Amino acid sequence: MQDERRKLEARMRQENRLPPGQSATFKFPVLHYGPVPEVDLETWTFRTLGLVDEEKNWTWKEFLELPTTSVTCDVHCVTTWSKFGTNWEGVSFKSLVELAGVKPEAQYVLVHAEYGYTANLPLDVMLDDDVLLAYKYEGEYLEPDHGFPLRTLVPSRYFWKSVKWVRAVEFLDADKPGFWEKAGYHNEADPWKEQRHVRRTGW
Ligand SMILES: Nc1nc2c(c(=O)[nH]1)N[C@H]1C(S)=C(S)[C@@H](COP(=O)(O)O)O[C@H]1N2
Ligand SMILES: [Mo]
Repeated sequence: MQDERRKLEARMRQENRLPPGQSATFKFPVLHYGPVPEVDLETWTFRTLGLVDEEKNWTWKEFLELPTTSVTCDVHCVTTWSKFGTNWEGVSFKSLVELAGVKPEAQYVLVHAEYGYTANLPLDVMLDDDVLLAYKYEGEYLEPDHGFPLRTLVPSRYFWKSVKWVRAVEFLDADKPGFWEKAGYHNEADPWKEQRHVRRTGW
């Protein structure tokens, strides 16, 4: 196992897919703050709000009718594990932005989850082709632990920016820190720049 891991890391390094300070995992670690929500798909809704022409709500059934995209990517957790070649399916964030009627003043996105978890990113990052509102992982609906029924997927950033149990997306003209960002995690979270935490100055 250890050998397999070293081999994979060597290959990923060669392909420029292993960011600094990261190690490969074959498992799919579960990481979050707080409990796993119990979700009733009959009453579940997904909302778009903020700088939009009008607020919209989707039921689960309506959400499933939206056009789908599949993305294969690597994910990098700030706690230093990376998982390579994961496959996801869902609605591209780009198409959601069109459906939501986002106003031109919108420049930032705050993603809201159950129990108040949030994560913030600039809208231009969220408009990358590989950003999804994902509901399937490796061809199956998400496990409760991994965000059932819906999570965001933002492959270019540390995985805390990929919000599990998403309930709403808010469009803003000014940046607003999310859950971990308020706790001192780096606002940008680019794994290639090792933007893990805010560097403390002073002593
Ligand atoms: N709603 C919610 N989403 C969350 C978190 C959380 O605590 N709550 N943790 C984040 C962190 S730190 C990581 S590493 C990933 C882990 O996703 P996984 O459990 O599917 O591996 O979820 C992210 N999304
Ligand atoms: Mo994480």
